[in-house]
Amino acid sequence: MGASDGQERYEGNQEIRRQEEQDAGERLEPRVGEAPQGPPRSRPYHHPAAGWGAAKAVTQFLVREREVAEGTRAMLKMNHENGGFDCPGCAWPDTEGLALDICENGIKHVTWEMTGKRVTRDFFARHSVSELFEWSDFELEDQGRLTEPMVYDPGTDHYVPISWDDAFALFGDTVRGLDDPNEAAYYTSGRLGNEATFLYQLMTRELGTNNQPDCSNMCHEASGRGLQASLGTGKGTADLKDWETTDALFIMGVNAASNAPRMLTTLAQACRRGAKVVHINPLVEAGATRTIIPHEFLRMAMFKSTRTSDLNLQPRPGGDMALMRGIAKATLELAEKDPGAVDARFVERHTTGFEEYKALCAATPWQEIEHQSGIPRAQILKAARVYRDADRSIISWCLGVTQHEHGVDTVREIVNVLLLRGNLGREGAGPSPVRGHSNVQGNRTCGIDNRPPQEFLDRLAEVCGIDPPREPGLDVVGVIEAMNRGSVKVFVGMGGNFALAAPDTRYTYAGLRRCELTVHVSTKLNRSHLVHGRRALILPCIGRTEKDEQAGGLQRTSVEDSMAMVHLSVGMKKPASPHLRSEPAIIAGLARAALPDSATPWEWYVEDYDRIRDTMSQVLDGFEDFNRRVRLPMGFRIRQPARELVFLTPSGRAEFGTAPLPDVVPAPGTLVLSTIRSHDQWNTTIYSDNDRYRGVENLRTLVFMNKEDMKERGIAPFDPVDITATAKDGSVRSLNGFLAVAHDMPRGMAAGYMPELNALISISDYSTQSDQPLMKHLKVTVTATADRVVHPVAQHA
Ligand SMILES: Nc1nc2c(c(=O)[nH]1)N[C@H]1C(S)=C(S)[C@@H](COP(=O)(O)OP(=O)(O)OC[C@H]3O[C@@H](n4cnc5c(=O)[nH]c(N)nc54)[C@H](O)[C@@H]3O)O[C@H]1N2
Ligand SMILES: Nc1nc2c(c(=O)[nH]1)N[C@H]1C(S)=C(S)[C@@H](COP(=O)(O)OP(=O)(O)OC[C@H]3O[C@@H](n4cnc5c(=O)[nH]c(N)nc54)[C@H](O)[C@@H]3O)O[C@H]1N2
Ligand SMILES: [Mo]
Repeated sequence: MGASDGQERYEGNQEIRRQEEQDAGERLEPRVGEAPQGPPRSRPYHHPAAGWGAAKAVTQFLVREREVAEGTRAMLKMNHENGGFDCPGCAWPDTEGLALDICENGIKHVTWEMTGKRVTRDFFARHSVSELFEWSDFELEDQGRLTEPMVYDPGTDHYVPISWDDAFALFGDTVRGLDDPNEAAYYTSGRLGNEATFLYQLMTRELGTNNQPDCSNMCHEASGRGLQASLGTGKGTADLKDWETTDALFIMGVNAASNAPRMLTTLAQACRRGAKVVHINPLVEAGATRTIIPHEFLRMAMFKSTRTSDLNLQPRPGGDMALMRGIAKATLELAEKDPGAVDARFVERHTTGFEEYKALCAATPWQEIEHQSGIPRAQILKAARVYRDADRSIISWCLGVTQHEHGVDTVREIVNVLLLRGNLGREGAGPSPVRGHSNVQGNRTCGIDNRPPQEFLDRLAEVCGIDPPREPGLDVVGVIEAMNRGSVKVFVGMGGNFALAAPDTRYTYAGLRRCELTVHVSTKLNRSHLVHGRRALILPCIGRTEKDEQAGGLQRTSVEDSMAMVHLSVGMKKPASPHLRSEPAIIAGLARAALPDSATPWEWYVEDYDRIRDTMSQVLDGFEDFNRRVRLPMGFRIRQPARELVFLTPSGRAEFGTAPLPDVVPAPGTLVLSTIRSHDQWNTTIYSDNDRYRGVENLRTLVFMNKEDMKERGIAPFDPVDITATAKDGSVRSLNGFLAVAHDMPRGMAAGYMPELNALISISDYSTQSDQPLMKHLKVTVTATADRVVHPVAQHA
């Protein structure tokens, strides 16, 4: 069908969506992405990932953000051994000595923060909150950097300027007026540096609550819990050196080309030196074929790409656990004739539960494994062969594994497979989850945890002289429910965009709107500022790229990457406005206002972050001598017992998991919907409506489907469809006017973009294992939108 035809349908259906919202008397965000720059289009992408397509995209982006000179300079400073700032784009580790370890999306991300555009008090005077609510999320962030603290004025429905002191006082008075400290909740988005993180958790615990929802609750909670149960550590044990020396890499449920682009270099280099790379993803993503390595200019100029894959397996959504079970079963079957297939010595010395697991594998029929994984036995045997032939293997994963009902069991099954061949505690081997936000792992390490371990609290009490609450606090799902019940009345967002990132958009909006006070510490204007409590504050902070000057001079903050390396980051740019404060300074201000008699030296800490680090070194495991070690050229790796084959599990050994395979096959007529990111977005920040590697242009309100599933439903490409999700609690949510796009993916699956699809995720749709919302596993039906003539005037007459 013609593209202009598609455009008409698209506009028609935007109208249907508007109409239905009016009828429902409720409003979601009007639109997330930018205004269409042309008709929606989709065509297959046949080029390698990265390379000149990325270079062109970067140039266009720098020009748009008016940051060509600064942007270019920034690229050259990023991710240098302690010389520059840490790229806030993702948590992939830095490469030692590499001069240009950058990627298209990292550059976009940094430039987005360094934009020359500003949101001033005049801007807020011109636009009421109700008016801004009608803007798209793209337009909101596109206004540029926030410049001074603002408070919501209900009389005029505008944000108006407020001094820092008055802002802190408003927070302090409100919090001190609560009946119970647990009536406040403190969200963390994974950007916050380690020092600010430590102060933030200290403040909430000194106030008396563990209500510390964080983005991990939506991201890698399952990885933490699975690894903890199996190995007694919440983190992966492999680091970048291991990636560079391993014989086989299994990459599960990650869209590396878009979300961890620097991984592509490692994958390409692995293929070159003869290591095997197996991708496990229902979609064959761009990074799972070929790439152009960005710093290899000559090859880049000649369009020479490098292979990044030996085998691609396309499981059904949630089929990963069955696939891992299949690899384990095949390995155990091999071992009957080939004793080297299983590392019996390792299993005997370091693990427990092997016999039970072996029996479980034997008792799981191949037929069930094939059915649940969606992968034929022959393919599973191929993967098992790669695994057997590799002396050392790494299994890596991201959200495709974690955001499922059985995420924890799946992570444990991954560890089971690794244990069989002793892929732990030696170079080139181990589990390696890919974290999302650049410091989400550091947030947990430094104390953000709604279920803190008692030993940590003991240490905190002793070193900081506070009496921290002992009972667990609320996580993301719990806080949304509590706000709706009225039992949480103050919501503080330390970064992020909670309103849009959280599940069940309407319900989350309703909860935030019931609050007495909402406070957001942010760099840019976003939806969460517009879905606010009775009173609301926007507190603007400096970003990672900017100079943080305090009484003690220029400050550096530390972050921890996906592979437990902690290093310093120092900004180099003048802050976007002289009125901005650093996150540690803002937290100290909030803390002092809420705890006027606190013995914690808040102001003293902020003068010199070395002082915060000194306290942290006494509280946190593995942070001894923090100030010295963090200044080493590449920082330091946090000591990790499991890497040394010391297991802090109840048995003192690595524990095989023995969970039964769950049934993940969709009921007839239904599909499993997975919500994912496009190439041109950073979580709720949208750069454009394109998804280059999936060949999509000018369209975000789409649903990818297998073409047979489309045919069966009488849906042609770009036909408008209704997506209806049925939740665990039986409630039904739908979105209409999305356009169907055919994609290479298994039958029974649908996929589309977050955050647009978050409205479909019921608050009851979370995993009972991890408490994570089921962002990759919604039960939906997709049907062609019935022809409807929309005449708003006629209908209301
Ligand atoms: N440029 C950019 N970089 C980012 C982000 C961003 O938004 N933009 N976000 C950051 C954050 S916070 C995070 S957590 C990470 C997210 O990084 P990803 O995990 O790559 O994020 P998603 O886009 O959600 O993609 C999930 C992938 O899992 C696949 N998948 C879906 N269901 C299944 C399944 O059942 N099994 C398997 N094996 N695969 C499945 C999807 O096809 C997709 O390739 O990226 C970080 N980096
Ligand atoms: N359906 C669905 N929903 C999802 C997901 C999914 O896969 N599917 N993924 C989930 C995941 S993995 C995550 S991590 C969450 C992300 O959730 P969040 O972390 O809450 O969201 P972000 O979009 O990353 O936040 C963007 C905002 O952060 C602010 N910001 C940027 N830099 C800074 C800074 O340096 N300091 C401060 N204080 N603020 C800053 C800006 O104001 C910007 O508007 O979304 C989750 N939601
Ligand atoms: Mo994330």
